[in-house]
Amino acid sequence: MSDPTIKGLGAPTTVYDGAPLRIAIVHARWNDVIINALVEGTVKKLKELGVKQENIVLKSVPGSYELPMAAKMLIEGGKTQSSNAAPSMLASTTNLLSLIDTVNPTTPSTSSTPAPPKSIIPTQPFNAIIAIGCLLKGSTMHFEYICDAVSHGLMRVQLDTGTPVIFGVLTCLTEDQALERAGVGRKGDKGHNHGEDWGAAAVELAAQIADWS
Ligand code: DLZ
Repeated sequence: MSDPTIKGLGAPTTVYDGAPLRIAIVHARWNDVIINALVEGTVKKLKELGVKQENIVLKSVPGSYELPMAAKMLIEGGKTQSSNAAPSMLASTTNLLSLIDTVNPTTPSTSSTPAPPKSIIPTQPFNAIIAIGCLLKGSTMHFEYICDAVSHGLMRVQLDTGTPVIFGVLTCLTEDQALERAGVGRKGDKGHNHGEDWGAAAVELAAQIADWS
């Protein structure tokens, strides 16, 4: 039977319009079956809520530990580009952003040297970032340190930058727990895809913050 504690987000009291929003999803590549399902669920919900395909930007990093840095770079890169910052600033931003590659490189390279990433500098600010990862507990303390660093790191990025950063990181004790929370569970029903909740949270938060400020 699936875990009864997996409930998902309650129904919203207001319907938020995602049409004017620009949202970046940055995801880790560890535990890729789970990650792919979560990213799919997130994108599906963003589109359902009106976010345009061209305003959904997908980036990847190796592991969850890299998510806070990537989220910060995306936010700063977007703001820097839109405000026509000085070239020196652009250069340093470009260097840091080159750490982040695209999730779906268009054509796989046939040569042994991988193609350089395409231009990855955002051209406009993002209204929200969704950081997606999946941490599975092993037999050492590694899990605890990374969970702690990533959750605090992502919170810090959103408070420091004023751009909402959605915490889309599963921190599970077993792979089955994570599969269930990605809607691809192996036992009983498939569970609930938390990516959908993260997409909805991003639109709600980004739309509300535009009203508050
Ligand atoms: C090293 C590591 C381990 C053991 N487990 C995970 C995991 O379950 N999920 C995840 O997203 N990343 C894991 N990593 C990789 C770290 O997040 C990070 O990429 C490396 O330590 C390099 O900084």
